[in-house]
Amino acid sequence: MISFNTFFKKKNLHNRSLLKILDNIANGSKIINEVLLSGDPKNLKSENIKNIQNEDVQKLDVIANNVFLDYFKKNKEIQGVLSEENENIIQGNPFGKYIVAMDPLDGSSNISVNIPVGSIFSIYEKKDASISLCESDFLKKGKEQKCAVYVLYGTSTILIIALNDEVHGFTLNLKEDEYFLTFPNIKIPEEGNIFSINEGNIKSVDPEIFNYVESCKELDQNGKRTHTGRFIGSLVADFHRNMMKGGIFIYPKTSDKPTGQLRLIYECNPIALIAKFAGSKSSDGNIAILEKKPKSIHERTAFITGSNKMVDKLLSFYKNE
Ligand code: FDP
Ligand code: ZN
Repeated sequence: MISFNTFFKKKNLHNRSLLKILDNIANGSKIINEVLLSGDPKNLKSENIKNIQNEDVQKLDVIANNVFLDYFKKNKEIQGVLSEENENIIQGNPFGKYIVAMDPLDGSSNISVNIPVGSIFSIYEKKDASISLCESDFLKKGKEQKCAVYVLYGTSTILIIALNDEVHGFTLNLKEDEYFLTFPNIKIPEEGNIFSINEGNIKSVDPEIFNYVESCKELDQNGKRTHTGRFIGSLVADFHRNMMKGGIFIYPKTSDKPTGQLRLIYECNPIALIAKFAGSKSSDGNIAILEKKPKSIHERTAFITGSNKMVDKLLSFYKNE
């Protein structure tokens, strides 16, 4: 079995600065995994406060944010961090070569009901390490990301990494306390039959989205369904299932959330890079996610990603109007 660390040696990846960040993510995720498995009910509760996005903060949101921030603040390679849980960017080592954006605990509204959650990371090079860090360092197009990672705390804990045009998956072996390569060279199936959207929003979405979802519900000539609907409500888990099995994930603009629900920099961009390196694409309906230049650090966007043919079909609905 190839461990997380030996994998990078085999791949001839000698970028020690980046490897230190990946090591931080792997180690941090092991701690989160332990907390989740500890069975301590107090960790699964709400903090009874709202974050800057006006969402309920769960105890585990705070724990996960602190765990990863502790690692990142001690890492001399990191010049700054942007987190979903912090209004402002966090200064690291002024000479660090990288910056990291993260959603430390994605899907946190699912914690108390035992449904998978995740952690998402987007890593950029800090081009000129001598110029002091500011918000604009994070306002980069997603295509400039050096690396993207998510961890899915599900029936097992897995870490997915997109680097150098490839996507690989590692599973946490609890006995060895180590991640091992279990899903080398992941590619998203070109076609799929899963559609993932919160249908509670369906009456307030673009007609193109509505019509596409209707098309997924069409029956074949034998009267059987052609697609299956699946929506967990944890982006990482919904995306991961669709990446492995073939499907489309859609979180469109809605009347409640006219700019979409998901955050561009630390949710959609890293997932979009993983989708790209796994052979697929992502869009907001008009423009490729990785081409969007964020205007603010907590910006939201509509998000469509998954199997190429499904995404293309949905986008063709926009072109036909
Ligand atoms: P959560 O707020 O629980 O962290 O943006 C976060 C997210 O969950 C995604 O993981 C998920 O896809 C989406 O929100 C779910 O939103 P809805 O409840 O509106 O469906
Ligand atoms: Zn999230």
